[in-house]
Amino acid sequence: MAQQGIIGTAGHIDHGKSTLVQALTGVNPDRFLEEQQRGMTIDLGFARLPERPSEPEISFVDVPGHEKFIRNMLAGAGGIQIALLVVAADSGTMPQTREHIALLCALGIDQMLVATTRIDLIDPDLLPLVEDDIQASLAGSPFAGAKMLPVSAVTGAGLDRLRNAIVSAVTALPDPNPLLPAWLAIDRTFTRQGIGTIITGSITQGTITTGQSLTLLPQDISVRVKSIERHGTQTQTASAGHRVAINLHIADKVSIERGCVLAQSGAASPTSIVGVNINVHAEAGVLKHQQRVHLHTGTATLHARLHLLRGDNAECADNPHPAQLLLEQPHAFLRGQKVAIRLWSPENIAGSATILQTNMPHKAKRRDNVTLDTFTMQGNTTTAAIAAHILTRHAAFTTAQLASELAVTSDAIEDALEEAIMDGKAALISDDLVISPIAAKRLIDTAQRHLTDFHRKNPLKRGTGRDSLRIPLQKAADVPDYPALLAWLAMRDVIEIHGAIIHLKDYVPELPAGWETPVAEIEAVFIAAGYQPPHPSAFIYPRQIPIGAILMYLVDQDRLITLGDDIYIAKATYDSAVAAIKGLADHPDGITVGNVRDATGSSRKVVLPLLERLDGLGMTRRYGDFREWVGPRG
Ligand SMILES: Nc1nc2c(ncn2[C@@H]2O[C@H](COP(=O)(O)OP(=O)(O)OP(=O)(O)O)[C@@H](O)[C@H]2O)c(=O)[nH]1
Ligand SMILES: [Mg+2]
Repeated sequence: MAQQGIIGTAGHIDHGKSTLVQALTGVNPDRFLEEQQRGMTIDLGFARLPERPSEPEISFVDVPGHEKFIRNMLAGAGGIQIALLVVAADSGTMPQTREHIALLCALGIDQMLVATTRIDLIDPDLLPLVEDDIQASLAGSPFAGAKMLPVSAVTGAGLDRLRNAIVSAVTALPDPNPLLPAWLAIDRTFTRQGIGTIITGSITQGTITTGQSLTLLPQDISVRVKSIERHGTQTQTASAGHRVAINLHIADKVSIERGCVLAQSGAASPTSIVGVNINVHAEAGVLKHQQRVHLHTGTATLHARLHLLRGDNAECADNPHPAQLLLEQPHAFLRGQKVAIRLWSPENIAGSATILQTNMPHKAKRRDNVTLDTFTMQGNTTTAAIAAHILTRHAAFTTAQLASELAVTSDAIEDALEEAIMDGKAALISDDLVISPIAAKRLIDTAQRHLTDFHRKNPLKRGTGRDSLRIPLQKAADVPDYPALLAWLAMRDVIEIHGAIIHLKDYVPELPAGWETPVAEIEAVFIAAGYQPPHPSAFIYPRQIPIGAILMYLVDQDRLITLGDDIYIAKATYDSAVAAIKGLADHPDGITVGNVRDATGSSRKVVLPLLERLDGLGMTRRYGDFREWVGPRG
C-alpha cells in the first residue's frame, strides 16, 4: 500500500484536463498568465489532492494537449505512475488522445484511469457510445479495460467517484522498493536570492534525504541536498511517488535544466551508447538503421541514431529489435527504463526502447550472433533461457550480475536459477557465485591436470602450496573468490586441503622401491640423536638413494622438522623442545637461548634456529636477548 503517488493528465487539447485538476485540487495548474489568457496549457502544471486523514499524498502533473507542446507532455508523463486520460464526452477520442495513449505506453506507464468529462454537455444516452469509442482506442494496450469515470467539472457530477478511484489507484500502487537507488527527473529549476538553486521533480525510485550527496547527471557533478519540500512543506525525506522541490548545494558553477537527473551517487553515469530492445509502434512503418530519432525519458528530450543490430530495417511485426541508441549528447539511464522514440520529422511516435545495457563502450558488431543472443536473452527469465545464457559465460557471476545482464530483478530469476543448478545446467561455487557447467568442467580438469602433473614430478610430496592453482584456475575461468573455489573443488572430491597444502583427492606419496629401509633407518637415527642431530652428509647410501630427497620426504610427512642450514630434528624431539620452551614461559629471565639449552640439554646450533622458527610461527616473541611465550598455553 503506497503512501504517495503521482498522477498525470493526458488527452487532447481543450478536453478539460486542467479544469478537472482544478476541480479536484482547488489549484489552477495553468501557472502562467499566457496560459490563463489563452485558455490553454503550455507547460507542465502541478497540484496536490487536498489531504484527508489516512489518505496517501497524491500529486498531480497536468500536461498540455496541444500537439505543439508534446515535448512538455512527455516531460510530465516521464515521472508519473498513473495516467488520468481525460476525454471530453462531447467530442470523443481525438488525435492527441490516441497519441498520448501510445506515448504513455512507450514510456512504460501501465496504470490508467479515464475521466469522460464535460458530461453536462451531452445527452446521457450518448455516454455508452463515447465509452466504447475510448475503450476501442485502449484495446491492445496495457490500459485496455481501464476504469471509466464520467464527470463534469462544471456541475461537479461524478467528481467524488473520480476522487475515490484516484485514491484507490494510488493506494494500490506497490510500496516503493527501498533497495533501488534514488532517481529524480528534474522538470524545473530556479535560483532564489539568498537560497540558491532549487529544482523540482518527481522521484521515480528510491529515497532522498536532507544532507544526502547526490549526483547531477549527465553533468556527473556531486551536489548536496540542503532541504526538501513536498507541496510547500519542509521534510527530511521524500521517496518514489513524491513530488519535491529541493534546495541544492552545488560547489561548481553548472547549468541545470529540465531533462537533468538527480541520482544516488554511483547509480548511473553519463553514457553515449545504450543497448536496447526496440518495439516499433504499429503505425510507425519501417525504422531504418542509422535513422535519426527523438528520445524521451524522464523529463529529457534527446537526439540519437538507431544502430540496428539484426538487419537494416525494424518493423512492428518483428518486435523486439536489438539495437543501440547512439546519443548525440550523453545522458544517464537505468537498466529496465523505457524510452519513447519519436520520428525525426514529422515527430510521430516510432516506438519504445527498453534499456538493457548502459555505458556500452563502442558500437556493437551488427549481425553478430553472440551479440544478438545476449540482446534477445534480456528480460527472459524462463529456466531454459537462463540456462542458455549461463552457458555463454566464461567467468563466475552473482545472481545480481545475472539479473543486471538480463535486465530483470534478482527475485525474478532466483527460482529459475535454482532449477538450473538442480538440473546441472549451472554450478553453484559458493553461496552466491554461479558458473556455467562448461566452466565448471574446465576448472575441475585444470585442477586435476595441474595436481597430477605436480604429483608426477614430486612423487614424494604430499601436495603443493594452496596458492599454486590460483593462476591456472583463473585462466580456466575467472572466479573472484579463490578460497571458495578451492572449497568447492574439495567438495566435488577433486582435491583435498590440509592447511596450506593441497593435493589430489586420495593422493598418498608412494616411496620408490628400495626406499622404505633407508627412510625408516634415517628417521630412527634422528629420533635417537635427539638434540644432537647428525649432518645429512653423515649418511652413506648408494647413489640411487638420494638422502636429500628422503629428508624432504620425511619433512613433508611431518616426521622430521627442518631448522634450515641442513639441521633436521625428529618430530618427537621438536615436540619435546617446544614443550620445554613453553615450560620456561614463567621463568623470571624469560626464555633465553641459555635456559632453553639447559632445559633441553641441546646446543646453541639447534636452539637458535628453533627459537627463530617459533618466532616465525608466532609462538614466541623476541625482545633482544630474551623471548616471551605468546603461543597457546595449557
Ligand atoms: N461545460 C463544461 N466545460 C468544461 C468542463 N471541463 C472543462 N470545460 C471547458 O473546456 C475548456 C477547456 O478546458 P481546459 O481544462 O483548459 O482543457 P485542457 O484539456 O486543459 O486543455 P489543454 O491544456 O490546452 O490541452 C474550457 O473552456 C473549460 O471551461 C466541464 O466539465 N463542463
Ligand atoms: Mg490544460
